[in-house]
Amino acid sequence: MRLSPAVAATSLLLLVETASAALAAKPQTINRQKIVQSFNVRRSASSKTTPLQVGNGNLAFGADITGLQTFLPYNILSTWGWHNFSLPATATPDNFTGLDWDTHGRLVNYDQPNPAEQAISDWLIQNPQRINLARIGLDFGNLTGASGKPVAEADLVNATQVLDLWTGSIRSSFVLNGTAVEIETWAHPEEDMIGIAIRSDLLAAGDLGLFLDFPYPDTNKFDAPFVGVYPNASSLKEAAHNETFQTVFDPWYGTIQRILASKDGTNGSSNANDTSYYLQLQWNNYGHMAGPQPGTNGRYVLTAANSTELLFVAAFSSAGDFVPMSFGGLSDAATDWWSDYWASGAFVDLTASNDTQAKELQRRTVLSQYLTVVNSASTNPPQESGLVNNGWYGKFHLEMAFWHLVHFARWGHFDLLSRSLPDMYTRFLASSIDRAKKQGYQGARWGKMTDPTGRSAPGEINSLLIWQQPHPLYFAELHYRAHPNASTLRQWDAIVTATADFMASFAFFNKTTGVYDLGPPVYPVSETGNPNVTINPAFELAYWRFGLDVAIRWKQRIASSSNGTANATHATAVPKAWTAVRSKLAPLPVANGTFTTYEGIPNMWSDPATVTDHPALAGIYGWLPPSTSGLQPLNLTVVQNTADKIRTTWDLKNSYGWDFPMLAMNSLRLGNAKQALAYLLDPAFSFDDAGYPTGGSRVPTPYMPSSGALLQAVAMLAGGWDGSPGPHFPAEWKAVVEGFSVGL
Ligand SMILES: *[C@@H]1O[C@H](CO)[C@@H](O)[C@H](O)[C@H]1NC(C)=O
Ligand SMILES: *[C@@H]1O[C@H](CO)[C@@H](O)[C@H](O)[C@H]1NC(C)=O
Ligand SMILES: *[C@@H]1O[C@H](CO)[C@@H](O)[C@H](O)[C@H]1NC(C)=O
Ligand SMILES: *[C@@H]1O[C@H](CO)[C@@H](O)[C@H](O)[C@H]1NC(C)=O
Ligand SMILES: *[C@@H]1O[C@H](CO)[C@@H](O)[C@H](O)[C@H]1NC(C)=O
Ligand SMILES: *[C@@H]1O[C@H](CO)[C@@H](O)[C@H](O)[C@H]1NC(C)=O
Ligand SMILES: *[C@@H]1O[C@H](CO)[C@@H](O)[C@H](O)[C@H]1NC(C)=O
Ligand SMILES: *[C@@H]1O[C@H](CO)[C@@H](O)[C@H](O)[C@H]1NC(C)=O
Ligand SMILES: *[C@@H]1O[C@H](CO)[C@@H](O)[C@H](O)[C@H]1NC(C)=O
Ligand SMILES: *[C@@H]1O[C@H](CO)[C@@H](O)[C@H](O)[C@H]1NC(C)=O
Ligand SMILES: *[C@@H]1O[C@H](CO)[C@@H](O)[C@H](O)[C@H]1NC(C)=O
Ligand SMILES: CC(=O)N[C@H]1CO[C@H](CO)[C@@H](O)[C@@H]1O
Repeated sequence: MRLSPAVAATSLLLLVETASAALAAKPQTINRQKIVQSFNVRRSASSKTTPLQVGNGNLAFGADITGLQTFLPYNILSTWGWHNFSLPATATPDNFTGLDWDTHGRLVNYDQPNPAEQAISDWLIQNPQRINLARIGLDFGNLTGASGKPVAEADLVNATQVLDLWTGSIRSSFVLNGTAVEIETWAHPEEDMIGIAIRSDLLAAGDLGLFLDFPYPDTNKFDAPFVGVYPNASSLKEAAHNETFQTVFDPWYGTIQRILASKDGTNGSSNANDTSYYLQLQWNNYGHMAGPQPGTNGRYVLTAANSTELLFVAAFSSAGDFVPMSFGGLSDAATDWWSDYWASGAFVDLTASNDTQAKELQRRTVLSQYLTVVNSASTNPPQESGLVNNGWYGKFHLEMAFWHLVHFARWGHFDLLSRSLPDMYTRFLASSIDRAKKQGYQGARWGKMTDPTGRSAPGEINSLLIWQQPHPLYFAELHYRAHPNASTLRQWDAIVTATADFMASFAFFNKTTGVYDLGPPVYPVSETGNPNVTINPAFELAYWRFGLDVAIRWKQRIASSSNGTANATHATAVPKAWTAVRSKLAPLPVANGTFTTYEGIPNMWSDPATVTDHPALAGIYGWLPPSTSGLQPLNLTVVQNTADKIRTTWDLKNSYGWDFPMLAMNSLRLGNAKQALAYLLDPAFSFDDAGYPTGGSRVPTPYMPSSGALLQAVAMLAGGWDGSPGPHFPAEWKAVVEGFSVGL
């Protein structure tokens, strides 16, 4: 992780504030260490679908049964490691013009693939892609497995492995050729460094070492469970790619710089988009690093034949400016950081209950608390598969940032949230203002499928989804709730203003009905239906109401906190457009006593194509709080009817991910905690032995928004919401909770 000193200082400050506030409020009574370690993950064989991971949110290492990437090439992914393939022969991104669609009587340009610009459209979707930085595994020298074949996982005897959640490390052991091998795997909590310890007599015999290998990027939309390709000797001969390794090796340390350049130079060293990064390596004993081995794509092997212990540290960076620390320093830093993490923030203890459902919810909760730090606490929002494997080329989706990140606030870990927020919105503000302006709107239109430059990939759904727009307002409100001061108001003000300006300007005044409409064209949360006829999607209208309420209140807070002193940077007056749109937004569409996905949708509850995918109608009351502005109050009978209808009619077998926590939050606010728990433990919402949320037929495993959404729903069960403080667990679960503040 490369936090700027200013960001790091802020994070630290927030951490201290949060921790001391929580401690001052209530002394801890839960034995957190005992509970956390009771869910340590134990394996005796590699899983074919998920690794065990160590990591820090910006870099993570996926391990097989050896604690390394020996038999299964799990991945090392980062926030910052990306790669571009060559541009198409005759086009550059400037050639991409998208498509014009009729929008309320005028042509609006959308970033959609243009058939006349197929090559550059595809390039913009597929590039950049997140790169698998390396593979690190055991090299077995001259040892062979059964019947003279290369050593395989089946040759290991008594393999066991434990992921210790309390220290964020993996211990693996097995017997090979009659000799014991023990391996520890660690990640530094704040720098992108991996630490490995190997203890075995096989080291001294020269039969055990470490290999480093470098998979080549590819353009698979989903690259799971393994990212990249390992070219064989013949494909290397075809010079399919241009890759160089610059290495310096000494007996105690080494550096490998990997440079990937396009064959024809269109995206190579002639421009800044070259992929180049460093592995700075250090080991304890006199060792010998050699490579690349002939016929491989840069396979290097480290042996340390003079010892029965090899302590190894690998630092990954794009600048090569690290001084790797010792293995002992790294493992101490991780132990301190993780025990602080578990001891601070909020916690739920369900262990007094014998209910198997309580046990399972506790397991999912603890493992999600671990996995969201490793995979999601990043300077950019994570991709849907975190740092486990690549989905959507490794890009992240700004509408999903909500589910990935919001729980950090509810669980008292603002330090982790502040790695990406509000900085991410500040970085993407200028390009989002451009996007809105090009389309004739005010303010900032946030992108969808995004890479770290803020570019939103072309796509029909990508360009027409709108539920990511109010997210910054929800985050800002939570931030203000945790830190209600002028600094918070200032940090978010430009983002709040540009977000609300766009939302007000996007709403279209319908002279016939006298209300402001959303769409067409628009895709609702469920990404179903014809965008050209979709008007006034119910959830989006509710979210527009919520967001404009927040923005209006924001300006009022600034006005009162600045003693009426005008500040040219931060206007104190509430823009008239916001109040005009807020007070005359179209009503939420209702038919036969229930909400409908959008206004005028035919056969709302009888068309199988409608009652499938994300049931966002459940988000109106649950995920979102009811408005406190007094405007357009919710009809709770309609809310209840809609919840009932979803439960009996929706194709929930086809639902996945955050749908279930969203349904649970709806049930909770309606006063039905039992139904909320039934949703959270629905068989279609499943987590594997290591706590990874399973993907199913729609998306590969893991689908990390499930983890974040689960934690958000558990926070609502534990900490409650305005007017209804928690806990809301069934009394017989004997839940003990600490550290939660009341939610929105
Ligand atoms: C891309 O733009 C350049 C410069 O305007 C032009 O020469 C080239 O023909 C364009 N390529 C395509 C495929 O339109
Ligand atoms: C929506 O309308 C645009 C014209 O404004 C048209 O090009 C596009 O194909 C239509 N899309 C659908 C899904 O009907
Ligand atoms: C494997 O173990 C056998 C029996 O202990 C031994 O003779 C042999 O040398 C070992 N092989 C290697 C390559 O170390
Ligand atoms: C494997 O474990 C069992 C049970 O602890 C033990 O009896 C056996 O000796 C072990 N095998 C080896 C090769 O160490
Ligand atoms: C492995 O085999 C090669 C070739 O037979 C030999 O030169 C080398 O010394 C062996 N290495 C070890 C550690 O036994
Ligand atoms: C490969 O890339 C290097 C720079 O990284 C460049 O000097 C060289 O010309 C490239 N080779 C080819 C064949 O493109
Ligand atoms: C063992 O260490 C010594 C220096 O301490 C070195 O000269 C020797 O080559 C090393 N042996 C191997 C196999 O690395
Ligand atoms: C839970 O189970 C344990 C062991 O089976 C038993 O001793 C205890 O009384 C049970 N507690 C409750 C609350 O049922
Ligand atoms: C106005 O806003 C700027 C930028 O956030 C801030 O630095 C400055 O202190 C503010 N001035 C007053 C008078 O509040
Ligand atoms: C105004 O609203 C009505 C009812 O929703 C809709 O049918 C009509 O298309 C809207 N008018 C415009 C210009 O969008
Ligand atoms: C408001 O005015 C009081 C008294 O002049 C001053 O102490 C305080 O700092 C002011 N607050 C802000 C945010 O400007
Ligand atoms: C092809 C491509 O992505 N080009 C980009 C290379 O990097 C520069 C500066 O970072 C961008 O402006 C180009 O668009």
